[in-house]
Amino acid sequence: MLTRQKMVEEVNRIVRQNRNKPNETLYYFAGVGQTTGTHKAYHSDSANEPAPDHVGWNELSNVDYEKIWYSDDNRYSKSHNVNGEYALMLFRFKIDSREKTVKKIVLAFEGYGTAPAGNGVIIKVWNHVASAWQNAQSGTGGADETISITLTSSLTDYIDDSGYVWLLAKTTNPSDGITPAILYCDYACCTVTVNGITYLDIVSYRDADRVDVKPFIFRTEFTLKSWSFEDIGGVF
Ligand SMILES: [Ca+2]
Repeated sequence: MLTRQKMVEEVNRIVRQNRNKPNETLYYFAGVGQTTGTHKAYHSDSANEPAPDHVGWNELSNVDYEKIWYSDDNRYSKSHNVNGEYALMLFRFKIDSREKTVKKIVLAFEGYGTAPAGNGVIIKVWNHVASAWQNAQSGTGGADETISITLTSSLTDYIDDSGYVWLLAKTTNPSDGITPAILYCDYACCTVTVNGITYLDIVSYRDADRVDVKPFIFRTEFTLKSWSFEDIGGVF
């Protein structure tokens, strides 16, 4: 009996790991702080759009990291008051999947920007091959909205050699030196979809012991539900 209990527990343990997200992984900042080695967030101010390795990026403090942990209307804000310059943020997501297995990346920023010439925020993703910020998306709100970038091709151009995907956010308009440009961020995340992952769950199980033989045969039947493999063509 003890053995059977352990078997059931083990099957449940394995299945649980495959149950929740068939082939999608959500990366976000919950629990991240300055000592965390995976995801990172930075702020800056500039008239331009600095590359991820620019020295002008400053990492968020632990207190400010907590403001972007969840979509909970607790927002980090970056205010900047120099004529012609923008308030900016930079997000680094560490992707666990091997880059050649990735088939879709969705980057999302929840927040907004304000500036004397108008509200709005612009987001872009870093192409490390072209060394350029690309795929701009924008919002025009003066209150929280979620803006996203969806990538489905040339994905290895957007996952750098360290497995990082970089997202830039900036106010659409700059400060005029009298009124600041302010960038507000409630939450940011990155969803990665990969090829070739199965989905498995237990529909039911029942004990079907045979006690008319000696020794008894302890038997448990599982009914499983799974999604099939996707053909990944042996490319990696
Ligand atoms: Ca938040």
